Amino acid sequence: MITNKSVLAWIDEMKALVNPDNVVLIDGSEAQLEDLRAQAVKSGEMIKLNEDLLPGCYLHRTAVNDVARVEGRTFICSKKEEDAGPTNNWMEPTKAYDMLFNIAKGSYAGRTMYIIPYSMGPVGSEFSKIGFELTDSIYVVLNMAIMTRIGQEVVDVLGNSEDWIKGLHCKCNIEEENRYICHFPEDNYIISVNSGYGGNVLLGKKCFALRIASFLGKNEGWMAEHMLILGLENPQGEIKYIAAAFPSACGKTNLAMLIPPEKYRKLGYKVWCVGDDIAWMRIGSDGRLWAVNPENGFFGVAPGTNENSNPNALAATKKNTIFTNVALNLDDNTVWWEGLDKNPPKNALNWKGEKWDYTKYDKADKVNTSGAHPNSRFTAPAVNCPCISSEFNSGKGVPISAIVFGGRRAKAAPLVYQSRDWQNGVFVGSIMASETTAAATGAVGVVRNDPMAMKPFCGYHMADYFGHWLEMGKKLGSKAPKIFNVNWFRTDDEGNFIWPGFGDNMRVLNWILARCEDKVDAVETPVGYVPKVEDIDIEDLDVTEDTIKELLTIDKDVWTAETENIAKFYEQFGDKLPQEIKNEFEGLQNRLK
Ligand code: GTP
Ligand code: SPV
Ligand code: MN
Repeated sequence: MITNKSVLAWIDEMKALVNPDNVVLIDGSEAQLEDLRAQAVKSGEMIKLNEDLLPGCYLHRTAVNDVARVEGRTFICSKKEEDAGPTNNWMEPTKAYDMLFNIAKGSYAGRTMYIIPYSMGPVGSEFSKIGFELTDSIYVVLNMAIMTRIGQEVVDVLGNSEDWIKGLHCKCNIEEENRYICHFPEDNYIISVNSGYGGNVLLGKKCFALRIASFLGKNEGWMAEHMLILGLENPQGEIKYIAAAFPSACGKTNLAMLIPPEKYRKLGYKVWCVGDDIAWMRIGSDGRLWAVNPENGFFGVAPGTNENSNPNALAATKKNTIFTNVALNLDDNTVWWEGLDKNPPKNALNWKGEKWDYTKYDKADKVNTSGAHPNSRFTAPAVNCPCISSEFNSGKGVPISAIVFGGRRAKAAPLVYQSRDWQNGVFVGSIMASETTAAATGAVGVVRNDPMAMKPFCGYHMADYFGHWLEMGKKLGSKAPKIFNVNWFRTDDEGNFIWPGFGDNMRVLNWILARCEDKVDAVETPVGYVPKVEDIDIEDLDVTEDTIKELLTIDKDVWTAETENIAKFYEQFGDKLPQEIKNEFEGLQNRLK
């Protein structure tokens, strides 16, 4: 039951607008969720999978035109256009509200309004934040129940406070041309219409925990980042924490759950997953940077997830998981996706629900010939993950030793380098660029600038965001984490990845932590410090020292061309680009001469 006046008033207003047949408050009870699952199976919204092999698991197919985030239809509706900045789409708030309320008007007729009270971060912890999402989708309710902490306890913790985030989601008729994902940072308001896909509609995730939260963080002195958080335990039992920002579908979930190579496992190394997508970071009373994962589950990329690449993620999907847009094996009522194993099902439906012939698979037309959509996903509870950190539910979070940026770059970026200091590290984050992926609609494989992996998720002016990073560094002083950049995706002339990646990325993490503890030397280059070739352990790998040398090469010509891209990218910020960033850029240019 809700008694909070500000919440009730808003719900009443929304009810009058969308005109639902029924209203259901999601209380978080298993009985209620089970009833919704049954309803969704009955209506065809979800398919119940094999209860013996995949207990509590379901398959959902979104509309064919609605399979990824839509960045072109995502807006920051701040009062002033300048506050959204040149990297965001902007709409004037009154105009946006008018348009959205017009689309939403009457759209719940014949439908039920579900009220989802949810907490980002452990319920009741000091840094957690509360939201209410109204939706007409059971799929959204069931995903939010995995991805966030939901229910009556959230309502109780909020009490009479007015400090909560409004989220209205209306599926409408899933019309692409009327699809809008709008954020009103000054009003703590999110409105999403005409979509039923993940990042567009699970409003606690990218919309709240990044776009709105980044704005709150700037005003309140903390950070909301598109980062995984992992703990690396050494044989002495000491755990050091790393936060890493990679763009969508560039390896966060994989790195967050990595299994160390056998040699390291035998020595006693372990990796613990705190989070795989989002980090909220604050300066603790000890002056260090502490990170919390505000989520409660994983919305992970299915294709490529297998027993070798990410056994922990695979294990997490074996129960109580919702699969979206993967292939359905009709013989045993289980799911399949490209890269799961080498045995595509012979009798199967593809992600669109059509009879699927795996022999017709064509790499050049994945979307139409693959079993699973390239951006198909699993929604799995964090508790399912075999390597979930004991600090997962800690509201205080974990102290961060290193921040790692990384992108998908066939050339240019070396396997790893360390920035010169925090300010230089902010510059390194600001010049991140990466090949686009299927996580958002549009072309795949095109290099674009994606500062700190936040291009699609920063809720305010990107230059002010750089300024906020610099500010945080000043406050952290000597206790600031060290900042690094990695690239697992360098390719040879045939387009094959050179670095083995996945579990072997631990070899790079070890160097990173050794640098944090001043235990290893490095080589200075114009861009930053790279490892000495012999300091990247290649024992048991099918990789030679020459390959490592190549992976660590900073090609001056390639980097000079890179500086031209940076200059072009920075142009849009004009005078707002912080002087410190300009200085860092000049420094790089001079060192490259
Ligand atoms: P989002 O959930 O969209 O934010 O993605 P993410 O950053 O969590 O990416 P994820 O870990 O799901 O990986 C995306 C794709 O990159 C998958 O197809 C992986 O198999 C692939 N991948 C991840 N790590 C590596 C790596 O170290 N090397 C190579 N070559 N591919 C990788
Ligand atoms: C991403 O695209 O970065 C994701 C998936 O994590 S979504 O929730 O759709 O944004
Ligand atoms: Mn992500």
